[in-house]
Amino acid sequence: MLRLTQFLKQQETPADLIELVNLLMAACKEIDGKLQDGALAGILGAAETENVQGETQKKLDVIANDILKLTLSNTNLVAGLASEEEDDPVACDPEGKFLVTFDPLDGSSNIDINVSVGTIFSILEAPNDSDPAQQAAYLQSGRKQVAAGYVLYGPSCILVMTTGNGVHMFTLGSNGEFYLTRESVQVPQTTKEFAINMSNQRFWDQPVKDYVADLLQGEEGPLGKRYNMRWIASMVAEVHRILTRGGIFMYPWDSRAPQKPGKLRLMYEGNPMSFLIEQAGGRSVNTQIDIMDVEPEQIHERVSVVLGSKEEVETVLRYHGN
Ligand code: AHM
Ligand code: MG
Repeated sequence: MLRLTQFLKQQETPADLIELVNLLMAACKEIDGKLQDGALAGILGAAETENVQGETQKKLDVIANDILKLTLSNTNLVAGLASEEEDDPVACDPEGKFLVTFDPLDGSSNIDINVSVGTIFSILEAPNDSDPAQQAAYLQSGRKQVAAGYVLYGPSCILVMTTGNGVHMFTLGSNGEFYLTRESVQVPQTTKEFAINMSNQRFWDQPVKDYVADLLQGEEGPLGKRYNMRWIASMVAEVHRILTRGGIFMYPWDSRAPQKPGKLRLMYEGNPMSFLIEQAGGRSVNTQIDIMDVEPEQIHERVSVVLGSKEEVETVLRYHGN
């Protein structure tokens, strides 16, 4: 079986990018270890802090963020980083070539119930003469990503990543090495499985209400097939399911926070997941355009997300008149 580094070399990935991915994986292995220790290490439950979005942080959100921050600050490859759990970007090495944005522990409401969570990352090049302590350096569209991926901490610890040459999956072995376990993953074009938090139904806009109402009618409705539903409340786990067997995942705008486009964040959730989904032949849109074409204006900006099997995502676009 091929090790991560061997595989990336075979793909002619630049040496500095391989080194950065390996550093990220060293941090993720440490996070995986903390998750496995769980209650034994006294690290479950809430921290006494909130992040910039006003969400209560879990202790493990803070621990995972600190692990990634420390790792990425100790290399000359990274000019700066931006994290869901940091109010402002953090400058690292002024000579660094890359910027890294990440959600250190996505789906963290699942930590205390021992259900899958993940780390999501996006790698950009640092623009010449930019200041990595300022958000302007990071405000690049998803099309500019040089690599993106996630690590799913589930029954197995799995890295899923792309450098723009397809999507590949690697499983962490007991010897601490990631091995290639699925190459060139493709999302099936059609699906009969959807994922949305149904408890928000009354807050959605009319096209989403209409589409989901039609899904629920199954073979008796206009979509003509019976659908199954899943909701794990962990985007990493949902995207992993979709990359594995197809499906559609939606976190659309809703009227609970009408001035925001949705719950999920563009720079470290929407863009990296969209890069993976597109590389695997799926689609990822904000109900109007491809998420990777959105020009970001703020580091913590939110985005409406509809991603997965291409034909199903395009059905949702049609409900929105697109
Ligand atoms: P987080 O980054 O604070 O963990 O929030 C993102 C998560 C996603 O993983 C998941 O899809 C969504 O929030 C679930 O939200 P909800 O609890 O509203 O269903
Ligand atoms: Mg999170």
